[in-house]
Amino acid sequence: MGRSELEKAREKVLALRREIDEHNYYYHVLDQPSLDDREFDRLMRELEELEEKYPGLQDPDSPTRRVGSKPLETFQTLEHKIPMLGLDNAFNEEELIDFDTRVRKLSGLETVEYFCELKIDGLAVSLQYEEGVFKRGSTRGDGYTGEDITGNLRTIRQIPLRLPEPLTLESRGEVYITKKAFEELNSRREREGLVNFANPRNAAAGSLRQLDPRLAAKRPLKLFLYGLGEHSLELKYQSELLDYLQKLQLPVNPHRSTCLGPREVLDYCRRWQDQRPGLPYEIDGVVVKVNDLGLQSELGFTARSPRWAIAYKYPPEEKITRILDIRVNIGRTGAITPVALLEPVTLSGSTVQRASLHNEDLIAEKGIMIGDCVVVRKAGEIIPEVLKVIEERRTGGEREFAMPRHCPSCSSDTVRLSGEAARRCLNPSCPAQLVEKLVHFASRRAMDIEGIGPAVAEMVYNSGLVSDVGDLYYLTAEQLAEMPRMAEKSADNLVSAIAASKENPLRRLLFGLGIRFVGEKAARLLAGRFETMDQLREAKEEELTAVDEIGPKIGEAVRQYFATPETGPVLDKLKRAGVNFTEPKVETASTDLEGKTFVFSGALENYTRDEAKALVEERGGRAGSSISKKTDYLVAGDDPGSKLDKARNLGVKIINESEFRELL
Ligand code: 0OW
Repeated sequence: MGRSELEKAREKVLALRREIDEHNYYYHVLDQPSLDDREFDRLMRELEELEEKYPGLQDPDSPTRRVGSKPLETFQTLEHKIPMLGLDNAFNEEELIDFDTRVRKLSGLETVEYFCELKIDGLAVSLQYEEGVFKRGSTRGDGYTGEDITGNLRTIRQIPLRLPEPLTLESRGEVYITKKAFEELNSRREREGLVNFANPRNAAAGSLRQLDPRLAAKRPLKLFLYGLGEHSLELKYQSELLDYLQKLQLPVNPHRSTCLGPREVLDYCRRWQDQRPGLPYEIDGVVVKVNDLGLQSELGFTARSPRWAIAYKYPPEEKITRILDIRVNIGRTGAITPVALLEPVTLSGSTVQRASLHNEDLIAEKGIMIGDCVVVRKAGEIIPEVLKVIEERRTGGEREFAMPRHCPSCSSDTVRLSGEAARRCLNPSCPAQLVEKLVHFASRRAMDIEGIGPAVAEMVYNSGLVSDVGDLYYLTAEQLAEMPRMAEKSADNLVSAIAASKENPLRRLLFGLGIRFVGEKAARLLAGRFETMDQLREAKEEELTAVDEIGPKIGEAVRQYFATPETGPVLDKLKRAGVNFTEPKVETASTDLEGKTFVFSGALENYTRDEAKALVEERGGRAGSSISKKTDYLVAGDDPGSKLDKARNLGVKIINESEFRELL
């Protein structure tokens, strides 16, 4: 072929890339589509065909290469050259004034000019560009090392794969999912029998941590950039920095403002506290920064956060709604929980129509009646909470609620065991409990069988094919495919997910069986000590309670479980199906933490609290729950809180997550 043909193709390819990037910017960053989708797809197809036809013209940074096709085994870690620290919090106006006082004292200024940005409630990330090309990106991690999530970040259309100028810089921001996209994502997961995400932040984090970029690409991730890591730019103000990022066609939040002194800052915070329900994404406060970049570097950082910034946090949103009815939920342990069905109300980004009332004592304490107007709020994550009744709104039509004397599911008598707030159904073959037992058995922290949520558990139970967890392993794809709302594909997936769960270690099976008082930790300890189900089954109560941190309550519950007549047949079914009944021996890790006491505080990026404690205990260390002179290490995670100061006063060594990992 003539050179000119190849040359023509090259020019066409470069022109197409530029045009597609431009439309991408208008569509995804400016929200002003400059082309209709069909036309955009046509351009993409034309570029793909040309790259197909002339492989020499292919380029990893072409817009056709946004979604990688190879799932990762695991995430690599990336060191942050400049630590990505967190933010100190101000929970009320007084603490904000204190922040301003500290800054004025340190800077010697009479009045400080601040720069206010909405605090996006998402996940912090860092993007690295080299000569204008997006090279890699990572999560914040513990501030020092994060996870390399380049493949997933590339799928976010708002991130340009190439800057309009060949700059080398690192930019930081917050990845989020809008409230609307969060609702849609959750209702889709509901339909697929998957567990809902608690809130948009968790949904964003869960999506960014997908090992397969094709899955991340399906998630409606967005981001706002707000800072720079390494750079060689001459900028004087935070306000200029954001304008600059915007000029680079990077997505920057449009709501931002300089504020002179704490009064103006507070006005800004109050204004957005009222207006935040109207925002398409969740914010949990306002980030207040010293505007002058020179003063920022003068003020510097503490071990955990900059002295020149603070997060003014909003109290959890409260709303008024009405209790339409009170129903009861029967848990897998037979506990009967009253649940308020509410007139739907939007609370910080998601619709709330149910709230647990926990038990009859709490209902009596708050004087809650069916039909009452109540104040609800979302404490922390998802759990909507009924705070109080608004008595003056009573119409006289309200009705008393009485806990059922008979289980709504199997009509056995309900009882309140001495010293328990919960009322229970004690019938071990109560249908409602069996369904809940299936859900728990399949849950992520137990046997981790994807696809068995409440809906599917109910369906397989009602089919009559499954009356206990052992039966799950005898289900065939044909049987599942005949059940309502179960498509062929997901029937196969479910059968293979169930089969795959046979490999789980004994600790997960034990936790999944839902023995009273045997949570993840007790299950791990018992499996570690007895190594097989049969040895555990034979163990005497005193052998059980001889295990460190296994008390008489758990010992008795375990003995009772194996003595119950229903248990034997279930375990035999599981064993016959080939479910693993053994706990792999923990390679006796070095005992170099022998006698060392650790206390954890704040959220760790790479371990749950239980996992971190297990890692310490496996090395002969001890994990305490409160700080004392005997404590050797405080592991400070994100937002460690008051334990940090206590550790400082007691001279306890404070380490962060990556130092903790080194120790291990
Ligand atoms: N979530 C945000 C946000 C923001 C950084 C700069 C130095 C320390 C904080 O919208 N607008 N600005 C900053 O500034 N941080 C933010 O979020 C932080 C990052 C790490 C923890 C929070 O998510």
